[in-house]
Amino acid sequence: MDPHTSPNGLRLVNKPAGSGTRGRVLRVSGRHQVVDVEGVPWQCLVRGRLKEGAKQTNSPVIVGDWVLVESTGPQTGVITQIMPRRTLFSRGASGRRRYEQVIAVNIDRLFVVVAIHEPEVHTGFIDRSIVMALKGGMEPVVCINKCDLAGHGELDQLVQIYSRLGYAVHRTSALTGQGIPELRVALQERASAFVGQSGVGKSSLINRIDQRLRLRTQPLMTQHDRGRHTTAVAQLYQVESGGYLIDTPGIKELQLHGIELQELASYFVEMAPLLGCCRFRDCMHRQEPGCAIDAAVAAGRISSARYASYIRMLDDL
Ligand SMILES: Nc1nc2c(ncn2[C@@H]2O[C@H](COP(=O)(O)OP(=O)(O)OP(=O)(O)O)[C@@H](O)[C@H]2O)c(=O)[nH]1
Ligand SMILES: [Mg+2]
Ligand SMILES: [Zn+2]
Repeated sequence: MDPHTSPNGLRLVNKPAGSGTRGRVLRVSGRHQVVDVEGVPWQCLVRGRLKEGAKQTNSPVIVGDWVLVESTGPQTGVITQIMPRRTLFSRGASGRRRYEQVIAVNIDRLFVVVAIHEPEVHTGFIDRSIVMALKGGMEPVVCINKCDLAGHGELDQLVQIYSRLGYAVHRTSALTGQGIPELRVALQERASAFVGQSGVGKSSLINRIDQRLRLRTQPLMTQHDRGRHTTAVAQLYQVESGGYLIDTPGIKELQLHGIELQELASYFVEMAPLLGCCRFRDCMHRQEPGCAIDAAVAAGRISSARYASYIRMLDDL
């Protein structure tokens, strides 16, 4: 095992001890980082040495990181050390070179935000996000936004899939304010992040949660090219009613990263208790004879939508 990898797979990025004042990374854009140092935003650069280990990922420093900063002037500094990460949310970056794109770190709850319409919900996106949240040590939470657009009874099935699994499911509308008080409570005393496809209303929800924050939002129609998103970089905010919250740019697809074939089923809570009950020890639960998971799907104890998600993820790994 790599000496800088902890047993749960989180990389420990602090090599030799650095020096300076403790701070938390609020935002990373290009080579520049904004770090909260005792309530004051500092403009920082990253010490060259810290970039060495980061070739396999998008950036050595990620929003949410706890760091040590040495002052180089008024409210400016250099990041000398990155503290070990408690949790990490990442995906496989699309494109020719497959690398890990780390989206946010040191968060307790990952809110997977979807819209009931505009854009349509893809449960596969929720399922992938849940897998990566669990892999990275976070509690996944589902947030179904734009409930004002939902027809009568339309939400029930979706809510049921995830609440049956034991996940908290929020029904919200950034337009009417539905579900916002409950979201504020869920954010208190924790660090959370909102992730989801572009246009689902992540930034709009944050504006509702804390009226002081005036994040840019934009209707889907005015986005020229469909790959574009309104929020360009992830940013960490302190919420007035309590808690820390990271807004992230919309992601179109969530490619899994760093998950072994054999490991995947263990991130499906409804499958985990059945592991070891199949006839074959190396069963991949693709309808092999004597598969306990297959039997549970046939009996309706595992949702067929979730099982289909599992198979699709398996095919992509
Ligand atoms: N009807 C309705 N529209 C909403 C709701 N929430 C957001 N919108 C609209 O959806 C559009 C996209 O909202 P944003 O908050 O910019 O979406 P986002 O998820 O932050 O998008 P990216 O930053 O691109 O990832 C805007 O036009 C919002 O006004 C809602 O609850 N109901
Ligand atoms: Mg946004
Ligand atoms: Zn099996």
